[in-house]
Amino acid sequence: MSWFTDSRFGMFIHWGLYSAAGGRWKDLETPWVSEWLMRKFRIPRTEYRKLAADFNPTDFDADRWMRTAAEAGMKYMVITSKHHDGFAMFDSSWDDYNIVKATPFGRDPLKELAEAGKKHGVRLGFYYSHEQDWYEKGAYGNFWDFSKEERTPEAFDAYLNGKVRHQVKELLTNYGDVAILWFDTPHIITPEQSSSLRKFVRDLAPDCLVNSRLGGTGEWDYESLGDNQPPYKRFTMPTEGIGTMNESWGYKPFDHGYRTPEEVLQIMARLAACNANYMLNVGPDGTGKFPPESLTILKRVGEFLKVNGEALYGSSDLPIAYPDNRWGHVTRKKNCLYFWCFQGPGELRFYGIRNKIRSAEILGSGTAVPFSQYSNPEYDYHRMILAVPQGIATPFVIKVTCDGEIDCNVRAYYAGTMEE
Ligand code: FHN
Repeated sequence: MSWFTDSRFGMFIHWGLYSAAGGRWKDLETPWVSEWLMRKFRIPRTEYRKLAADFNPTDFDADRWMRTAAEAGMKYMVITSKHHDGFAMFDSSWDDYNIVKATPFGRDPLKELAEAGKKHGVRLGFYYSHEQDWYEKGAYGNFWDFSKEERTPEAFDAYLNGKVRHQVKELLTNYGDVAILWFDTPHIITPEQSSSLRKFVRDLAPDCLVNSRLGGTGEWDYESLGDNQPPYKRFTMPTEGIGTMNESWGYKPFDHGYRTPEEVLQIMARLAACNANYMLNVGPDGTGKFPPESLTILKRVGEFLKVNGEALYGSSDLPIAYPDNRWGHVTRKKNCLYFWCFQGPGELRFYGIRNKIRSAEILGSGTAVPFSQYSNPEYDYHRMILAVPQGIATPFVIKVTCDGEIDCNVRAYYAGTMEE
């Protein structure tokens, strides 16, 4: 797991036939996430599949995608190999409902990404919708093409043992080392079926990680938080928060509700301070390009991490249960504390650290931060004050180097303020 927990930051990609539709069907615009287009308008599978005939993302450039992820500071990428619409974004011999056989594009983007990922040092994983598949009778989800009588437990089992196993095997054997198989939306899968699929994956690729949305009773490697769910505690299990930049996962050009780069960094800091990774989503369009708004966010985040990455990669949380601080969040590594500040400059007061401070500086610039400490051992009371000088633009990170491995009073309840 160590590569995963050290990485802390990855790119999620939702890309499929729905990206070409961009949330529109005939003269309707979906109020939902765009990848749910088929379900929202109950589009018959024979109609929906016609999108493939025009799907020709000639601007797709695996090298550029991977370079963009690497420059944003991301260490892994998970892309939708098959979303709920059932369309495989890779070459599959299961049937011809896939990007290579059904589209004029005819290329296998996952193959190209696997190659480019090696070049840019970004690990590749695959999202695979194992339960919902609106193209298949036996799978969960399509109640408009298939009757209740057709959607039996036996049919679901046949789908799992048929298409799912066949395609999972292709994904795990045709693309080199697969870092993660990212399953989604378990509703009806039984613990036995989840367990059996887990074993199938492990036998084929022992090092491939599996997320908790596999379903079942815990045979996964790490926990996925809910969509855009803030961390609700400090995690002791490897955990990943996932988030969108606007509201939709798939490309939706009329969804303009983008977060700012600073908001994205705040989410990252909050997750890291709770010991969790952050996988940030991009929804490329039907031609294969990232939306310009996403590129702006990625660029700014990359610039920040180039200077402050030390506070993120390989970091962990601080065992002080502190309430949400408006000024920011803390991560730690060995004998260092990293205060991610979104407010300031000013005096940051922080409580509970027993260590003696050796030095404090602004990451990147090396500007010294004057500090003072007060302790009353009788009450195990410890306070530090970091006086951030004027002229430092937010967000910034204060690196505090201590005299040894971080030691704190875990019952310190008041974690600090930033005051002018
Ligand atoms: O239904 C999907 C949704 O389209 C998207 O893929 C997200 C990503 O986490 N997962 C499901 C909803 O939780």
